[in-house]
Amino acid sequence: MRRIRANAIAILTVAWILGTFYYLWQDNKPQSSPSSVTQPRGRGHGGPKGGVPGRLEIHRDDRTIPLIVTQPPRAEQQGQLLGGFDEKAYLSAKQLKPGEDPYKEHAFNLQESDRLGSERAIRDTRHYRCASLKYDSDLPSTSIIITFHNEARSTLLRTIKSVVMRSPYSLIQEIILIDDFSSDPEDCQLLAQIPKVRCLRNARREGLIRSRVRGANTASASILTFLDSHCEVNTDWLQPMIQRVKEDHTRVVSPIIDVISLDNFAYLAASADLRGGFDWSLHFKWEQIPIEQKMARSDPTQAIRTPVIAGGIFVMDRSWFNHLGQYDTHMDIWGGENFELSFRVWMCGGSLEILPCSRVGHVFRKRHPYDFPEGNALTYIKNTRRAAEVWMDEYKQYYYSARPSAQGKAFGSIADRLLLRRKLNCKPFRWYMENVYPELRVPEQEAVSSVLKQGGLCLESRGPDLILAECRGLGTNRPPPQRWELIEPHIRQQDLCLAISGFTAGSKVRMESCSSKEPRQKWKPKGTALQHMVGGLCLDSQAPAGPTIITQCRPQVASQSWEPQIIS
Ligand code: UD2
Ligand code: MN
Repeated sequence: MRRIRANAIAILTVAWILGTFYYLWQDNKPQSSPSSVTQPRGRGHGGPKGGVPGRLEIHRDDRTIPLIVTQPPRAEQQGQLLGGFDEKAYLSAKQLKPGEDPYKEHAFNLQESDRLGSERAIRDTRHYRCASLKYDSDLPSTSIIITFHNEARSTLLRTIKSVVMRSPYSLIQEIILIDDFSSDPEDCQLLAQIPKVRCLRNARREGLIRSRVRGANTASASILTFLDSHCEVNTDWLQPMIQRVKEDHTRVVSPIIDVISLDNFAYLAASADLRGGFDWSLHFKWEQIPIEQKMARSDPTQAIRTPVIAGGIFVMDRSWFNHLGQYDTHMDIWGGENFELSFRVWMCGGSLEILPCSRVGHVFRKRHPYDFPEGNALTYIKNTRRAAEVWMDEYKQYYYSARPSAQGKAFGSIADRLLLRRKLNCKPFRWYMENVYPELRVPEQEAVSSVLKQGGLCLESRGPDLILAECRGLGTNRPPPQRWELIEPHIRQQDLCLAISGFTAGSKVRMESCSSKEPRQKWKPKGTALQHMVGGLCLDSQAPAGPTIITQCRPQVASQSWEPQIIS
């Protein structure tokens, strides 16, 4: 009996192996690896996961991480895509000279980039569920805008070829190159021989911000796609982004930005759990998605809300880009424009997201390989100061504390951007802090000890109650019940905080244990009044008699006027 079973298993195994070979042979695909490697069937033959032409799929035992590698196109396909462009001549005209430092010109290993040539297969780094997503068949086309200053020919060409090869051809309206006054005009001009590629050259160095605006102004498609000049786009990178923008034109979307090693040009998958963040010095950083959001994500293909975008790679509706005021064109060369755009998008009615099913590789560098006519630091300060002054309201104080060197530095006039903000009726930065980026902690303020004077009297706590009493002592001799620490949003005495008992006018105010999450304890100064943050009512002593309450704010009413007097 056991023997019969063993035989049956052996026969089934042989049949399975033969079946597999037959399947592979039918697919007419050379095999090199011991694991099963399958070529997806040709155009139009695929089932739901039938595969896409030009893609090599390596199925491993571990099916949760499929190794799908994008395949270079066949020669005849390339001919069509590149038109009369002579790629060999373009690349060979500029080669690294023997003995030259391969990092010097571009801050990445030029030798490796040149060696790779103009195209290569890269791993499809998306979650496997992305491959089965469907997109509308009538997606609008896009103008792809790439600005560059002295980019290496091999990286620039690879960026363009990856776009042409890995995007549905009909979705590319045009590829607009803005040559930001590079030393050699031919770097750009020659590329215009590639069908759909246009080349615009700046007559002087403008920086990436004005260059992108120039590109956007000549774009003819209804959707704009911005790319850096040293990228490689991955499989199906474009459709998810255009789909999201088509569904809601106020969305500004970016891909997960994979890493192309600046040393060996290996294409490395970036984590799918990151979003864009920053610190108060306006330094961009990648950060983990907050844990509650991560827990709530049941679908790994879902968009990730992000407080800011890295800046270089995003898709945006052209009319929305124009409506929101494009970019602040008084920003120079590099830096800060991503904050300005991100704050503006959120605060003026749009949203920012990262789409995990769209992947684009980018060569991240450690230094700028180009010069800043006014110096790197001053330019960054000018740009970020403009962003802070226009968009950050009272929170800009934290920017200045984190970047004291910014104080007093020139940043030009911001009148037109303030006007824009008013015209667009944008929300305050406080709204952004509360709704978009509550994880950004406001720095602990130094406690200011103060008495709160009204007329000749002082606010005093008596147990949980508050009264107006005769002021006692002087300076540091003030009695503790009359000493208040004003640490926005709290008004506290040791671990007790001033709190309202209800949100309606007339509610009593009393002392209770401080809690950072308790909305009843949040106050802010409003002139000489102390306003409750939630209901907007003001602290009122009802002088001379009754208990302290909150009522409708009335400027200049004596019972609402609290003069802080700092205790040294
Ligand atoms: C990141 C962004 C970049 C930009 C920048 C902040 C990504 C992948 N990159 O820096 O797009 O938002 O943050 O400003 O998110 N360039 C010019 N003219 C110049 C300087 C640069 O055209 O004067 C080009 C440059 O060739 C490149 C692009 O602008 O194509 C971005 O410059 P980068 O690659 O040096 O910036 P990166 O990636 O460090
Ligand atoms: Mn870049």
